[in-house]
Amino acid sequence: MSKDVQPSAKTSEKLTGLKTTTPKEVAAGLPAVKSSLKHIRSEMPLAKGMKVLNKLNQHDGIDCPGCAWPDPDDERSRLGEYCENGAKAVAEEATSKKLTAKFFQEHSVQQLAELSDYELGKKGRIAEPLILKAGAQHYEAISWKNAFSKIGQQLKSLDNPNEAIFYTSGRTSNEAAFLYQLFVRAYGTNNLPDCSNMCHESSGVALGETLGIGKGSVKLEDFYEAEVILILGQNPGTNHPRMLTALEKAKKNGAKIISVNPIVESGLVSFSHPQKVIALLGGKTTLTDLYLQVKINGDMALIQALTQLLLEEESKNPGQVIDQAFIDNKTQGSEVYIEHIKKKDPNTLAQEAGLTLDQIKAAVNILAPAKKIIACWAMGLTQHKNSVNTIKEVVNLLLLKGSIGKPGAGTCPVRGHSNVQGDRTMGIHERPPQRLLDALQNRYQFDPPTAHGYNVVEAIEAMHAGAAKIFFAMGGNFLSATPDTMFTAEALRKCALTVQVSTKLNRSHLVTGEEAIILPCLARTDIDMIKGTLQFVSVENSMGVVHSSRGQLTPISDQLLSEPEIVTRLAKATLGESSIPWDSYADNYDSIRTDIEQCIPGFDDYNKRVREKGGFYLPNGARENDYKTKTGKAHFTISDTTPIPLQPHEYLMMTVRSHDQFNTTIYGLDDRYRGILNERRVIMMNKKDMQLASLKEGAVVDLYNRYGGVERVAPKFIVVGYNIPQGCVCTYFPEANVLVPIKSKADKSHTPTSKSVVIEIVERAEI
Ligand SMILES: Nc1nc2c(c(=O)[nH]1)N[C@H]1C(S)=C(S)[C@@H](COP(=O)(O)OP(=O)(O)OC[C@H]3O[C@@H](n4cnc5c(=O)[nH]c(N)nc54)[C@H](O)[C@@H]3O)O[C@H]1N2
Ligand SMILES: Nc1nc2c(c(=O)[nH]1)N[C@H]1C(S)=C(S)[C@@H](COP(=O)(O)OP(=O)(O)OC[C@H]3O[C@@H](n4cnc5c(=O)[nH]c(N)nc54)[C@H](O)[C@@H]3O)O[C@H]1N2
Ligand code: SF4
Ligand SMILES: [Mo]
Repeated sequence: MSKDVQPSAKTSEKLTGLKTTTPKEVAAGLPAVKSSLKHIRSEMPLAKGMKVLNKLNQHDGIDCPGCAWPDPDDERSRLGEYCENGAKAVAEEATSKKLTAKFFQEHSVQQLAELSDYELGKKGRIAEPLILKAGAQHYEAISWKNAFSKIGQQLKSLDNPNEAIFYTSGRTSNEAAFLYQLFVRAYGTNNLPDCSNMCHESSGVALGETLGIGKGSVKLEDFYEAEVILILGQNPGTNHPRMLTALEKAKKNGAKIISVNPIVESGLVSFSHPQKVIALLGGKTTLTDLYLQVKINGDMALIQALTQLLLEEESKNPGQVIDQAFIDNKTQGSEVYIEHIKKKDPNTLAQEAGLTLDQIKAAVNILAPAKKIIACWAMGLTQHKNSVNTIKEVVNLLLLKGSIGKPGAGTCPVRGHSNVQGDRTMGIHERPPQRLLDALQNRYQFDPPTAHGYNVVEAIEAMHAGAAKIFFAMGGNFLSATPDTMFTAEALRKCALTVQVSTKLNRSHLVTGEEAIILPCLARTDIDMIKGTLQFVSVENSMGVVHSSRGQLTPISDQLLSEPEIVTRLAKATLGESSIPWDSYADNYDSIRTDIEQCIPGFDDYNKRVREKGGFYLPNGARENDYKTKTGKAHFTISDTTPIPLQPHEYLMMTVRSHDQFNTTIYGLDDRYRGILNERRVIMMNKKDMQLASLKEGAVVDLYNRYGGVERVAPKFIVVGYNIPQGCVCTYFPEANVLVPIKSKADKSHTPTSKSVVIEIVERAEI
């Protein structure tokens, strides 16, 4: 790109015409069915849409490219095992619109950057490899051969392999992920940042340290046996819609649900099953029994108050509330922990949580008699400075209640991207375990690098400092998903080359290094035929089940390559002669799986078991009540709350997903459940705060963050009065990412603090 004209890195600042309705009280139902059809019809002929939807999440079908929620182990509904947002994900990916070099001839990068993310996504699937040459304004076609040879040359020309960065987004299959990390390590670096660094890294660290496994412990069936389900910082109605089906069944079996969230999310309140609505059997099921509207980041205070009051109950009714036998046999550190918690003042904790003591006692009444508790959480817990400790506090509560390592109980960090968990299992990790490196060494006879690589934030800082010069992304939208958009844009622009393996156009294709290449790949829904043989890939869901995914649609262009083939060809262009059998991997994915089996524990008989109905479960110590920590026990840990100080004119902002998006992919402009329609540049605010700040409904404001003495501004947001605790505000991701400071990260996990951004709000003189 020419240095004098720089396309905008920010999301579009055009306002689109806000309409509001009252937030919905019931999720899904008929509106969900209508919305699914609308999205499918806008992208493809209905027959094509139905063909793919009928195969979504079926045993011999496609793993939904949406979230990582698991499928039932046994029978799958013939009426469809998908939700509204699964249908939207398919519509977006399997669109009949395509983008060839001609489109890019007609539209400069500068012009494309003027479009909103929504408009960019609607342009269609990228249909051939493209290059943006140094100084050019337009992408143009490049052959695959030349693209690989150029990238390979550039990688070879670096002084040190650590000057290259290889990002992964979580949609990549196990097979592609395994090959990718193998290539990157054979090339000589562990610079493998991934979307997990911004997502559930805090869960991985907290669970690894306390329970010896960085993944959740529950299976889907555990939901049907649980007595209490705690849902913290998660909006399943939008982000994991089929979880509502599981919650509905749990409720029918007598479970109580406690939801902890600063805002009242419709999907947590009640649910109307779309299939039952179609069959005219539909009523609604009330899901949450107790809704605790905590302040943003008030969760640790809440849980400490809960455990303290539970201990008090135990002293009144010895042997009734906590599980002493489990604590004695399976844990360590309980005495110090109990002593620590007993010293806390429940009133102070309640105040820090933003709740009354009575509300907390109501939760204690539900939890005290329960012996089987599941704790679910997502980004509302993971994206704060103290996230690792907050999640450890959740573990403390479960340990106290003996609610782990048995049916109906345990940890459930609900994963985001459909294969983010599998990618990690395959070795996409900037801090690889020695066991993996040894296994690679054994199998392939090369010495993998041992020095830790960059995580997402470190990768941005390294590019910014000029220490990294090539950025390669296996999927995702790095620019828009990461914090501090303007800083990240500067970082990417300093690179010599940026390469994106992508399906759809996004802003990361427009804010580039001196040269940029787009490698268009097959997506989940596409048939993957190699030399006349049909291939399939495999993925791991949020509950550790590995299963196959088989594309069903004829690819939109014969110029698309599968991700495994892209990696093998890149590897050959970069590494030349190598002890790794790249050709046989590219020809038949069974050969990749054979080697995964040799290098990664839990994949015995991979090729056989992945072909069995429903796939197979990976081993999980915490599930089996066997803790693979250094001591062989589950660990209680000690933490203290650290309230974030706010000046009178400051607010704590969380950035969330609307109902019409998948991360940076914007499906539409409506957040139907929250009643915010046709506009994404909104800031939800408590009405009393609005009065105090003299801000009227509909006022247009600029948002500022000044962390570390740097002024960050997000202009033109519309104020919407909303049921949210005072001092807290809410905006959408990625519009507000310009405000998330690059240096504000979670302790230990380094996750950007996207859910606790301190901001000021200033009304605009003119709109
Ligand atoms: N349709 C759709 N599905 C998706 C995605 C998508 O964008 N669209 N994204 C996928 C990905 S990658 C992920 S990681 C998941 C994300 O799934 P979620 O974590 O559900 O996503 P968020 O919208 O970030 O919502 C976080 C929730 O936490 C609440 N929250 C924010 N701060 C706090 C806090 O301090 N305490 C508590 N208790 N709650 C808080 C918010 O109000 C919100 O309800 O979804 C996955 N599934
Ligand atoms: N402020 C704020 N920022 C956040 C978050 C937040 O809550 N708040 N959430 C964070 C979280 S949880 C996550 S996971 C990250 C997400 O970060 P990313 O994973 O980087 O972002 P996505 O928007 O999911 O990436 C979408 C792009 O992936 C490409 N793509 C889609 N399918 C495929 C495929 O099959 N193969 C390939 N190669 N490419 C494909 C398309 O080109 C599409 O444009 O964002 C993080 N950023
Ligand atoms: S819950 Fe998630 S995985 Fe299941 S159909 Fe919906 S988006 Fe797809
Ligand atoms: Mo995520």
